[in-house]
Amino acid sequence: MANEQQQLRFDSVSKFVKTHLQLYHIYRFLFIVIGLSAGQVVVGLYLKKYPITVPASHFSAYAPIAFSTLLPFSSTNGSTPYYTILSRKEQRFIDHNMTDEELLQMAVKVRRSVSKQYVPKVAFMFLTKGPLPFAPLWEKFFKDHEGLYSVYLHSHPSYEETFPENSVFYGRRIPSQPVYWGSATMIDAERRLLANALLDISNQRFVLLSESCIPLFNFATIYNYLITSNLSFVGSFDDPRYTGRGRYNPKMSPAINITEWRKGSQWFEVHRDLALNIVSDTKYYSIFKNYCLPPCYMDEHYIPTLVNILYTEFNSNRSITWVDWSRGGPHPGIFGRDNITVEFLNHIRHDSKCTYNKGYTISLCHLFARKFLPDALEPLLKIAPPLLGFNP
Ligand SMILES: *[C@@H]1O[C@H](CO)[C@@H](O)[C@H](O)[C@H]1NC(C)=O
Ligand SMILES: *[C@@H]1O[C@H](CO)[C@@H](O)[C@H](O)[C@H]1NC(C)=O
Ligand SMILES: *[C@@H]1O[C@H](CO)[C@@H](O)[C@H](O)[C@H]1NC(C)=O
Ligand SMILES: *[C@@H]1O[C@H](CO)[C@@H](O)[C@H](O)[C@H]1NC(C)=O
Ligand SMILES: *[C@@H]1O[C@H](CO)[C@@H](O)[C@H](O)[C@H]1NC(C)=O
Ligand SMILES: CC(=O)N[C@H]1CO[C@H](CO)[C@@H](O)[C@@H]1O
Repeated sequence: MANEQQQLRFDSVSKFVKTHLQLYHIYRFLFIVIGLSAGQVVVGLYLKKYPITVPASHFSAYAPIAFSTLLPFSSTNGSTPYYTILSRKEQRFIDHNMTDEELLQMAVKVRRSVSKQYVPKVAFMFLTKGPLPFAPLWEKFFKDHEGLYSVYLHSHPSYEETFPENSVFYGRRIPSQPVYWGSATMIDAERRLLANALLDISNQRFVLLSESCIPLFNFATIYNYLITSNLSFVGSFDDPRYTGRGRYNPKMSPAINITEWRKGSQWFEVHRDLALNIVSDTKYYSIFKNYCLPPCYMDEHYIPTLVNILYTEFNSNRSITWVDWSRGGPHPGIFGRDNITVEFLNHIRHDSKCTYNKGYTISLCHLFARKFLPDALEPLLKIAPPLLGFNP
């Protein structure tokens, strides 16, 4: 059992490294995996800080899954012109005037060119009303990782953004439409974000975030966690209560059976295939638009149900965005200035249990958290960079 796990882990680490060596051998790589415990697998190349510790009982003396160690290349040198070319090209994906329909059609047509190789990127899609209070924290989070992420911003069309030219958010706003809470316009905005991000073939993972979200780990850890996962993270569960199955409308049958009906958090992370399925779906979208009306909220049911029907075996069924429902009631806990402590952050970073890929039980279950008030920014800027290990 232990051997099998070690073997699996080693296979996936070496496969990952091999793939990336092939893909990126032109970049200088250094990988070394260090750990906190003895017996770590040393991959022998480049070292980044802070391996993730997994309860010893699960992995004995062997290495924890070192999510923070596998970046395809270190971009801290920043000397390569590659990124400049890339970002100019990327901008084309945003400066368009396509209608939603044209955009969705265009997004599903993007094909990988066999002759070209891509560094996989994570698309960070921010769905906001107006301001992004944690922008300074996100700037620190993204710093020195150009080429491994793309940022997309969807905010109310009447909101005037002001980001400085050197900001990761500068010019990253996509053509947006008003969003009304609990209506299909929310899903439309999510699909608009996905479609824009799909235009860039190197985006392989797609994370939806709000203005109240913060990262719980550094970029390397989050990148590797997502890229190495073979499952998407869409919260999807069968809630027998009135607030779950009670929102199912029998008119959705036979396309959607009540046994297939699911509920889940809107804040998803999906793989490219799944993102394509979401933007190209017309069948389920129109059923939901017609029959999922308040008190049925499309953003709580449409994607969880769609994924359950079309992509069951590719979903972990859990969200990677932490939220506090521990107090009961219809609204989650909200955290402001006074709530931000190292203990609190470490609690939400590590005190969970979940499975990762198949058979791995780990304590790193949430990569992001909500809901934070703007006044939490100041303490977070002090505490988070050293705690999370942002690049200096
Ligand atoms: C987009 O804008 C260009 C010029 O800016 C115009 O020629 C073109 O017709 C527009 N397309 C749409 C779909 O509006
Ligand atoms: C839903 O599926 C169950 C079994 O999976 C089946 O017995 C039932 O008839 C289905 N309901 C409808 C309305 O199709
Ligand atoms: C997710 O839920 C579906 C349906 O409820 C189930 O078949 C699948 O095994 C679950 N996936 C995981 C990883 O637990
Ligand atoms: C945040 O801190 C305040 C003040 O200490 C406290 O009253 C509140 O319950 C805390 N909120 C949460 C969600 O823990
Ligand atoms: C994901 O990886 C695990 C472990 O390698 C494997 O057992 C499982 O079948 C994979 N799942 C998918 C959907 O590829
Ligand atoms: C081109 C360039 O700046 N290369 C530097 C990358 O970083 C290493 C070590 O930090 C330097 O030695 C190189 O000169």
